[in-house]
Amino acid sequence: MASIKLAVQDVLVPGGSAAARFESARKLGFDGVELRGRELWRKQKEFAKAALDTGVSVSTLCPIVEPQMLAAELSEREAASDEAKRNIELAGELGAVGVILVPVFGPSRLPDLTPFGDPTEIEDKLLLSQLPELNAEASAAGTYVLVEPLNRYETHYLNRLAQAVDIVKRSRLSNVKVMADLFHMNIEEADPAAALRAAGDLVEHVHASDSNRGLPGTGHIDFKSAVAVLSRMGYGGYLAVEAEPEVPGPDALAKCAGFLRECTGGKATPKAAPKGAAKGAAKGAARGAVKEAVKGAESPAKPRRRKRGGKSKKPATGAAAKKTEAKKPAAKKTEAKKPAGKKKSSRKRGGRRRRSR
Ligand code: LER
Ligand code: MN
Repeated sequence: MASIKLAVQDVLVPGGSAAARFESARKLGFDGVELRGRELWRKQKEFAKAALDTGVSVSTLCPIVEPQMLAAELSEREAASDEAKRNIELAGELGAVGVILVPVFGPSRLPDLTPFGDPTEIEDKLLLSQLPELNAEASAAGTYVLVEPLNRYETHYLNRLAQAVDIVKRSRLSNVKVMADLFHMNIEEADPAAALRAAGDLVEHVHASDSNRGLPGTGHIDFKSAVAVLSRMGYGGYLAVEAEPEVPGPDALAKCAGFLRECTGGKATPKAAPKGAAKGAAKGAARGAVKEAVKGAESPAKPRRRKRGGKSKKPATGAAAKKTEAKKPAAKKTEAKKPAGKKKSSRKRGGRRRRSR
């Protein structure tokens, strides 16, 4: 059975700097840190170094983005897409599984054009027209776009896992997947376990937050059962703690880490810090950025390997991704090859994006 790794959002762990937060996560026994915030790329070197020094991987990026992908204004949609691409590029540099994407928060921003299509149909079309550019960026970076459904009070669009799965399947894109947030699922899913099973291999990331949006173990979600379902599915990704309010305090976090370790069948022991910085981060702390950030590091980080049912699985990159796009439905497993080298980003650095539609 694949083993599930534990991550925690950086905003939840004590510390004023990335270095301190990663170190707190290490001491608490987490395998990864999910980065949450605005314009995360500004701290790329800090993140890379913190990961390298502590041996704690960057699991994922959960960016806070003002512009919405499904805004009514083209300029706002383009700004959202630009930000997503920058984050995808950063995720690739940091060796993260992917970048979380919520297409729109709150109510629909679009006018009701019935009978020419209801807002949701138009939103679907808009998203399907935007995803290929993000997919290309993700495939070049060797990472995933992770579509996250939210409960009805946070978005009107994509509330259940099946809806996210449907749009991802329709996109037929190799590097666009779904993620499951157990808090939102507790509100929206009739049967969370069945929803996870139905999503199957498309699930590339999971948020762990309890029924009260607090730390896992403080509410009434059955994490043990959820983990058992994920394990039986062969899920070997992260269970990342997301909770409110932020900064719960080290004792509460330690308790939560212990609780989740119990659920995943592991031990609540902190990882040993890698000796002399560089080695421990080889798993996920990444490529070019790390080399730049830490002069004299022993070796560049290896490409990330993820376990699923014992086999390693990597996001499709370059040619492999193209092949999937052209022929295979996204539901099928992509036989991802090792990147032959990173393609150039389709986003012009610091400038307007190149339109390829
Ligand atoms: C928001 O409720 C949420 O779950 C986040 O992961 C997305 O920003
Ligand atoms: Mn979430």
